[in-house]
Amino acid sequence: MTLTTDNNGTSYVLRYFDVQGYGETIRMLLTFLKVDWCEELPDWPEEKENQPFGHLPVLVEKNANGEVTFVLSESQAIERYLARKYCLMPTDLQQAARQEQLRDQLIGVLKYHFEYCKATGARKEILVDKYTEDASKLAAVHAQALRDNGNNGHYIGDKTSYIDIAAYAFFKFFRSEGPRALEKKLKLFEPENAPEIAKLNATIEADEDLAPYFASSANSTRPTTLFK
Ligand SMILES: N[C@@H](CCC(=O)N[C@@H](CS)C(=O)NCC(=O)O)C(=O)O
Repeated sequence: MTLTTDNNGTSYVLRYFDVQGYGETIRMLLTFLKVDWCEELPDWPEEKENQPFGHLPVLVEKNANGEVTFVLSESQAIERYLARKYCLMPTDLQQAARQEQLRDQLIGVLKYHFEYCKATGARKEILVDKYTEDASKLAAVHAQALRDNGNNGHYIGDKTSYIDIAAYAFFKFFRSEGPRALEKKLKLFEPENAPEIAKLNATIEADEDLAPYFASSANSTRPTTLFK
């Protein structure tokens, strides 16, 4: 699918850190939607108090005159705002809710990883168990969803959707080096255990609307999180 977006001069700034974290799906969406956008890496923590809720990502929308018309924080609100605004989210409430349900499962597992990075001692062990339980369910449920759609590399229909992009970003995160502390033993999302996910990854990487995303070396080398 080749999207053409009439933006009426609208442009966006994605304010975030140079990590995948909560921002990679937003980067992919902004690219896929062919909107005018750029990244801003704020000085931190100096700029913290100037954000709507003290953390990032933040999306800043500007009109054709460059005036700020909208400022939005919370990664999930940002993703869904963009997906709805540019008709990437179904208008059918149940279909949209299903995509959001799948997305929230991904976010839940991602949060275990972030917490694991910061945790110490016994809490780390608890988080390994929590991650293992939910990531195992996620791998099974998402593989089934992909099979239910004919294992064509998409969750819904035969075109790239919001959940396709969010899932690609999630699986990219867990293929990266850092998160392997949790994932490397399980290999839940590796091709040998999840051929449906491998098919999704290959399909998204072949989508011409995402070619600029994959052509950028920044996107292929970006660290996963702020935590070491
Ligand atoms: N619920 C928020 C969480 C955002 C969040 O935790 N952001 C972190 C970076 S990934 C942050 O801003 N950390 C710096 C800080 O809080 O000072 C979202 O989904 O956007």
